[in-house]
Amino acid sequence: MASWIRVLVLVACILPAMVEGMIRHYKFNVVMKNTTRLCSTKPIVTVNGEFPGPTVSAREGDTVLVKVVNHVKYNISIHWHGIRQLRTGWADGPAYITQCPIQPGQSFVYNFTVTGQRGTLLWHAHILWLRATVHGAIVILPKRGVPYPFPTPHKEAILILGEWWKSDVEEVINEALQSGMAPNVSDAHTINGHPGPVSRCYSESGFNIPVKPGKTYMLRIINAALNEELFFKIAGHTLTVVEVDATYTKPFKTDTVVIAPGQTTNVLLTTNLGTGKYLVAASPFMDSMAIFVDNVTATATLHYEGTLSTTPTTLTVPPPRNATPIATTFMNSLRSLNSKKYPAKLPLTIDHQLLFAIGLGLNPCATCARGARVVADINNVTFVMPTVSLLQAHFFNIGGVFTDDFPGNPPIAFDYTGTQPTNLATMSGTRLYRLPYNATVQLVLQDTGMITPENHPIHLHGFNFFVVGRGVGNFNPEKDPKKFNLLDPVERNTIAVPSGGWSAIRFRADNPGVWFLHCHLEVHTTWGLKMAFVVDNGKGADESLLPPPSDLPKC
Ligand SMILES: *[C@@H]1O[C@H](CO)[C@@H](O)[C@H](O)[C@H]1NC(C)=O
Ligand SMILES: *[C@@H]1O[C@H](CO)[C@@H](O)[C@H](O)[C@H]1NC(C)=O
Ligand SMILES: *[C@@H]1O[C@H](CO)[C@@H](O)[C@H](O)[C@H]1NC(C)=O
Ligand SMILES: *[C@@H]1O[C@H](CO)[C@@H](O)[C@H](O)[C@H]1NC(C)=O
Ligand SMILES: *[C@@H]1O[C@H](CO)[C@@H](O)[C@H](O)[C@H]1NC(C)=O
Ligand SMILES: *[C@@H]1O[C@H](CO)[C@@H](O)[C@H](O)[C@H]1NC(C)=O
Ligand SMILES: *[C@@H]1O[C@H](CO)[C@@H](O)[C@H](O)[C@H]1NC(C)=O
Ligand SMILES: [Cu+2]
Repeated sequence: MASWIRVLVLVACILPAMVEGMIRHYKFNVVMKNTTRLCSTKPIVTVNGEFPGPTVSAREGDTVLVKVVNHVKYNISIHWHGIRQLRTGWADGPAYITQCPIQPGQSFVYNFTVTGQRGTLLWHAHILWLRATVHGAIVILPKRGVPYPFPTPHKEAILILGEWWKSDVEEVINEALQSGMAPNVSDAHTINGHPGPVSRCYSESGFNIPVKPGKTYMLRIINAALNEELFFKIAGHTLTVVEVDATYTKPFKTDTVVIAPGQTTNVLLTTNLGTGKYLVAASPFMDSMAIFVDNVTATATLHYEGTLSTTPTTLTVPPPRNATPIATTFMNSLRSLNSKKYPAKLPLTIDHQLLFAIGLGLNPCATCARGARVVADINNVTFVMPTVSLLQAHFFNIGGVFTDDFPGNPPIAFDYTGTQPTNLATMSGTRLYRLPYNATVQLVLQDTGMITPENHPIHLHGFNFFVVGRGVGNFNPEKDPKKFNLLDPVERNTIAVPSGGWSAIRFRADNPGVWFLHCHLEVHTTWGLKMAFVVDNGKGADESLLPPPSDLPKC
């Protein structure tokens, strides 16, 4: 009898939460904060004075309300990276794409519901280079009473990987834009804001992760770096990958995680060594020869309970920065869980076959150091930011802001990864690609050797996509599709297109609005490696973009 009552009470408690989500309120005060990280005392832009910023936690189905108040001299906007924003594109956040920025002294309430997603994502500033210090984790728990599809971990920890400049990041990018050349690389990588004891600054001890022996922990790893893909390792321990970009994967074991800016990876860590201290290392992955990277490894410590602090730390050797095979093996191991409960809803028929050639270019610039400016492009279009938001222009039918003639294929086909054309010039434009509601898209992202081949982490807003294939060299439309994984391709929101190679993704345009697609290396976005899809409303009741909130910032 007693147990029956308990069951009934439990059901009564669970049901409302499952039917209707809770409302989660957050207040983000954007403020300057003095820091002493890496022997630098410069003030940085932060949320609530925290670096990394506060974690936004919700359960699947919850509505999140974040009031952002801008107390700094910069314009600001915040992007909820990977949140689908079904019909609520106004809350997506990229400045001049879905909203005008929140100007100094102003505020805006981001209002969105987390639908059909659970796992780790990140939020970050989506204007200028402010995301270097304005970022944090988004943790989406499954609905109440719904377990993970793997044994429940003893505890969870968030590990945010970042990049640190001793100088003001806005000065770094402004200096580069004036000279037309590449910006200075960062001075250190960080783990939860700490570089660890790097040679140029001894006062730093690094982030500490306390653990008990014989338990399983879940680490929510986030790459919030601006311009660098990273390797992540823990000395003496194997990691089991269970989720990427808030979608479950088939579990697989690895000793190295490869993670690009904008990506998230959940791993299980079993503390089976009993005692000791073990180095946690985040180091750059860059397999392009001509590109300089910050090669300083960030370190933290996994510290077993009861281990003396004088115990020497067991070290690990980070992979060489050009360890392409490690990255390839990792990428090829990723598979969506594709279970009955979490099916891979992969489009099998394709309405729009697109090929986007992505890379760098060089345009004349009279005031630049070498008479030319490095730019970046998709299909030879260097994207020009508008001065009012594209979503507003779309919703209110404001003419003259954008055109919808973005080329679905490179205007001139060439040997993308072979000898580069002599003419490295690009054209400029604010051009979008229009999709009807519910259209299916296959997009092949093809790296080019213009200036240099390079690995580009491409992020799509508003959708998850399935990664059906990847390869080196030029995509072959006859042969390569035969090798596509149409069974259990990994589902994510950011894909690292291999250096001198291609990745093929598929998605269904079931979210009306304007959705940014761009390289998540901030330097490439700044240079113009970006475009947007405009997805029309459908005919059904729940298939149109909602009207904008009344406090939407004005330009
Ligand atoms: C940072 O430190 C400087 C110099 O000590 C001080 O003038 C300034 O008010 C501080 N700023 C903040 C935001 O604390
Ligand atoms: C959030 O948006 C929903 C509609 O999507 C609306 O009903 C609700 O009133 C909004 N809440 C706030 C605080 O603006
Ligand atoms: C960039 O690096 C150069 C060379 O080290 C240095 O002179 C310059 O001050 C740096 N720029 C910024 C904004 O830190
Ligand atoms: C890091 O880069 C600097 C400058 O490019 C170089 O002098 C140094 O040897 C590199 N260190 C490692 C560990 O690769
Ligand atoms: C890109 O556009 C520029 C400017 O119109 C042109 O000169 C160049 O040949 C084009 N390159 C490619 C590869 O399409
Ligand atoms: C979307 O298209 C698929 C076929 O590709 C169809 O089965 C489905 O009913 C469509 N959904 C809507 C909402 O139109
Ligand atoms: C901030 O945004 C507004 C609206 O787009 C713009 O007019 C203004 O120039 C921006 N301010 C700065 C400092 O960039
Ligand atoms: Cu890029």
